Amino acid sequence: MADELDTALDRAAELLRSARSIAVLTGAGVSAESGVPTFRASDGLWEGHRIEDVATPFAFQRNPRLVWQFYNARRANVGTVKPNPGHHALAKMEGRWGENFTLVTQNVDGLHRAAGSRNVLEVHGSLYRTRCTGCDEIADRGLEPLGELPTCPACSALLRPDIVWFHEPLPEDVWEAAALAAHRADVLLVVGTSAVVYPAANLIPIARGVGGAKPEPGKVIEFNLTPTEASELADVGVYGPSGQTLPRLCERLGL
Ligand code: BJW
Ligand code: ZN
Repeated sequence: MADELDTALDRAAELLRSARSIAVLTGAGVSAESGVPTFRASDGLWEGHRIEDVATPFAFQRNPRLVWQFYNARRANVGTVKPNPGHHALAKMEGRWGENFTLVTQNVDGLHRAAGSRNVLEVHGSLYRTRCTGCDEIADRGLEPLGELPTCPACSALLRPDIVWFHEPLPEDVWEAAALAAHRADVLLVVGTSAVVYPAANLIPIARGVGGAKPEPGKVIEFNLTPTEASELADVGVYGPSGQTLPRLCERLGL
C-alpha cells in the first residue's frame, strides 16, 4: 500500500516538473484536517438538516433565521481553526510557479489565503462576506458575530451570506477566470472534493480538453482519501489525507 502511494507521488512529481501552468481545484476535504466538517461524510448533516435544505435561496426565503444559524455556526467554527500542512503545501507551490499557478476553491472558509495562497478564486463565495438582499452591497465582515437576522447598514434590508447556494449562478468573472485557468493548465490537481457539484466539477473535463478543446490534453492528478467521480478522468490518483500527501509531493519537488 505504501509502495502504491510512493509510486503515485513519484508520477505526480514527474508530471509537475515538466508543467508550465498549473491549476488546482480544492474542496472540503483539504480543510478536513483543520477541523472543518466536509459536506458528504457519513452523517453529512447540520442539526438534522441536509445541506440541500439550508443552502438554497428557497430555504432562506422560508426560514432566514435557520439559515443564519447555520452560517453563524460555520463562521464561529472557522474562527477557531488554522490552515493545515496541505494548505501550506499549495501555497509553497504557488511560490514556485507564480502567476502560472491558479488555485480554484469551492471552500468558503478562507483557509487557503490564511496559508499564504494569493491567486485564489473562491467559486462558491466566502463565509467572511455578506450581501444585501436590498441594495446588493457586498461587505467583508471578517468573522465578527452577526446576530440572528443581520440587516444592511446602508438600506436596512436583510443581509445574506455571500455564498453560492444550489440553483444560483456562480459569480461570472470568478467562474470565467477559473475555466480559463483549467483550460490553460498543463496539470490540474483535484484535491479533497467529491466532484459531484457543478459547474465546479466541469473544470476537470475542461482541463482534460474533453471535446477536443485543447491541442495537448492537460493531466489530472487526484488527491483524496478514496476514488471519486473525478477518478475516471484522472491520470494519477494519490489516496491518503491531503495534509500528508501534498507536503510529501512538495518534498519530491524540492520545495
Ligand atoms: C479528503 C479528506 C482528507 C475528506 N484529504 N480528501 C442534477 C445534475 C447536475 C447538476 C445539477 C442537478 N441538479 C442540480 C444541479 C446543479 C447543482 C449541482 O451540481 N447539484 C449536484 C449536487 C447534483 N449546482 C448548482 O446549483 C450550482 N449552480 C448552478 O448550477 O447554477 C445554474 C444557474 C445558472 C443561471 C441562473 C441560475 C442558476 C451552484 C452550486 C453551489 C454549491 N454550493 C455548496 C454549498 C455552499 C454552501 C456553504 O458552503 O455553506 O458548496 S454545495 C457544497 O458542495 C459546497 C461545496 O463547495 C460543494 C462541493 O463539495 P465538496 O467540497 O466536494 O465536499 P464533499 O463533502 O462532497 O467532499 C469532500 C471530499 O473530501 C470527499 O471526496 C472526501 O473523500 C474527501 N476528503 N477528508 C483528502 N483529509
Ligand atoms: Zn443594502
